[in-house]
Amino acid sequence: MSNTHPLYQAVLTGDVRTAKAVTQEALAAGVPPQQLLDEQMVPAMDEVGRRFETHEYFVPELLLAARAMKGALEFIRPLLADSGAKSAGKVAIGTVKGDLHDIGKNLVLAMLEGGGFEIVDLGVDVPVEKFIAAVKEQGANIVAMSALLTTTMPSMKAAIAAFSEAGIRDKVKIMVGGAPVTQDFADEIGADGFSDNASGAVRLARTLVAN
Ligand code: B1M
Repeated sequence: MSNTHPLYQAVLTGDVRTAKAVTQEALAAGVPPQQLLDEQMVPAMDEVGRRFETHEYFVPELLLAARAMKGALEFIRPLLADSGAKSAGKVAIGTVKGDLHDIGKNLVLAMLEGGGFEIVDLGVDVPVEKFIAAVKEQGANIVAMSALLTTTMPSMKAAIAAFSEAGIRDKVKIMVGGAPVTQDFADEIGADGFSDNASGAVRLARTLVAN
């Protein structure tokens, strides 16, 4: 069944101006931001990925879709982060080395902020040394790693090993996620937790700090 919602179509076709305008209109009309994300924006990105796999889309179309997604997120992110809750812990979050995908990571970040966590945003293509420094120097008690490529998933395993080698594995909880990551993979590499979505990541982070 095709989705004709203008926000879905704007992300799918990489039309950043329409994506921004439709998002602003929908929010002004009282549509919950989470609903725009779950029902229009994320499904549109999934369709973009499907078209890329079937060679209907190429990298330029991925870039345009990502730009439209980010344009809409400019309006959605502050609302997700607006719960006013006090700090539940400090999370150092980043996309692992070799990986430049940051839309999912930024959504998880926004939801964690909304859930009352302090955030150290390490960005994309993050070497393990930066995750370790965030724990040692900035006092992060959770490390959250995102990966979107099967080729960068091994960086998560390497990062967890590096925390052990640095003698601080027991000082931090490590959570992982991203489209190709699974619970089995998380268990295999010795992560403390896995979530396949941004709201689940907040619930997980709360459980991790409580234990
Ligand atoms: Co890329 N890309 N990409 N891409 N891209 C994928 C991931 C791909 C699946 C497309 C496809 O083939 N169907 C494929 C990977 C295949 C694989 O590894 N098996 C792919 C490829 C191949 C590539 C390149 C290699 C293409 C090339 O150059 N030939 C290249 C790699 C660059 C690099 O990273 N070194 C590349 C580049 C890009 C762009 C830069 C053009 C752009 C990214 C722009 C950006 O992020 N700023 C891009 C995009 C947009 C995509 C797709 C279409 C969309 C990703 C996205 O934003 N999804 C993607 C296909 C797809 O996933 N459907 C694809 C929406 C986002 C909300 O979902 O990130 O999954 P996601 O996050 C979710 C959950 O996973 C979870 O919560 C989020 C919200 O629910 N989550 C966590 C994420 N992190 C979490 C962490 C947690 C917990 C939950 O705890 C720590």
